[in-house]
Amino acid sequence: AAGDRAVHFHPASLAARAALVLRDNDTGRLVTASPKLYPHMWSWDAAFISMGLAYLDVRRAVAELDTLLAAQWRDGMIPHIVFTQDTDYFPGPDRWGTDAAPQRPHGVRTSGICQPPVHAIAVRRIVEIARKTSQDDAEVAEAFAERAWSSLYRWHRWIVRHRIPDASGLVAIVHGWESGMDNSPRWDEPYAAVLPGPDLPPYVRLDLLQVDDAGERPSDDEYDRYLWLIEQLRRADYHPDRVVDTSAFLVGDVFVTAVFALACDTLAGLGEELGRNGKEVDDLRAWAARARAAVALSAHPETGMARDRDIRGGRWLSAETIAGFSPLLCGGLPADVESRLMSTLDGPAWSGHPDLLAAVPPSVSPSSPDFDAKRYWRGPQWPVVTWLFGWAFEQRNWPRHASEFRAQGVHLVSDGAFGEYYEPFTGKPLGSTNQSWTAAVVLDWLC
Ligand code: 9WN
Repeated sequence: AAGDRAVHFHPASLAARAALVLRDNDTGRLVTASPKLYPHMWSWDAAFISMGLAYLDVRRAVAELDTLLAAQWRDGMIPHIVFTQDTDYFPGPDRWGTDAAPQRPHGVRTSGICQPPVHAIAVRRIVEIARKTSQDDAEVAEAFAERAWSSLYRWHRWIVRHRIPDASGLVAIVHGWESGMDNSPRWDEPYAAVLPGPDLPPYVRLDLLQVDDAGERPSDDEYDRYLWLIEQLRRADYHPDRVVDTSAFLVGDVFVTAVFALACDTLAGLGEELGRNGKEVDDLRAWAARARAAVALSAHPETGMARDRDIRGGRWLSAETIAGFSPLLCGGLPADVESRLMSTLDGPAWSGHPDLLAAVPPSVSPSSPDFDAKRYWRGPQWPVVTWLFGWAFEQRNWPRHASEFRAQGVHLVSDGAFGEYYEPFTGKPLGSTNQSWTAAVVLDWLC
């Protein structure tokens, strides 16, 4: 299958091409998530993108996150999309209807939900990258960390105040889009209970115009449910607690919770360096510990695979997806269970599957009945997810795994297409090409 890919770029030319992707997608105020499919700023994309930008120009990297933070809602939420003027994406700002929400930010239009809280990780990384380039860059990055810190603390506090609704302690999402893994089989059961009402306003999908094959994107039936949830959020005026009370979809997300644990610890570490007030740093450490415990508690006692919690349906969800490995991101499992989980990740149902082009985990196990090699979050490999696991493995002091993920991740993207996601057996790039966050993680892997 590897032979299907004619071109293979060497690292230096791959990195140069990645830099061009970020430049070409740069509107000046922000780098769009991709040139056509996603012509706006996405929250977690922006975090990864800013890290990639730091290799090119630290001031530009910092400006990217300043743009995102300027769109932070007044209650602390960082919204999942910051809109440009482009009208080629649906649902756009009119459909979201956030202009009527009292907590919305001024002077910018956004969606009304959030995404995984990876931002503190990006700030940490930008500071590290800048410290390696020059004194001037280091000062720019440190000054930014200084002024972004309180905004990120407020963002994390918003999550704790509004999104830990039940005893599982997991961070809950009210829309699959908040997970970043929109149509993952993780959400099949909770979505089955989301029944679009007859008053769902009509709409036309624009995403399908931008991909080669509709089979790479979520189905129409899934889109109806996505849009119905937006309708419910609008009707709750995007009030954070009313939203949690009324949304037909309410799920404790293990992956978001593990990312939150990592991000709280990362922000606490930065805060200590910056000499921040002890109370806020203590809060972050406590939130990290609580989130880590929730992830561990969700895990199957034997396999260590973590489970999401359908809060509306009152049950655990155990689809075989990459999110099951969330405890490896943040720790918290007993040592023997953790090493069993790592062996599963390395094994034939995951990264060690003999037919993979690159030995990085697919979004769903190829041995699961839910696996679909080309449909979005139901099977393809996502470079950005590989990056996140690799970064976490480095933090956890597993250098062999970290460098293996880096090498295999580079192998996956060496076609130079900067695919949004990849077919795991052929390595065909899927979804959008020249996807900004793919370019950004390539820069971090190679520079
Ligand atoms: C909806 C931008 C975003 C990513 C998500 C990915 C996809 C949007 C879409 O694209 O979601 O938010 O329209 O499909 O699932 O993780 O942030 O790259």
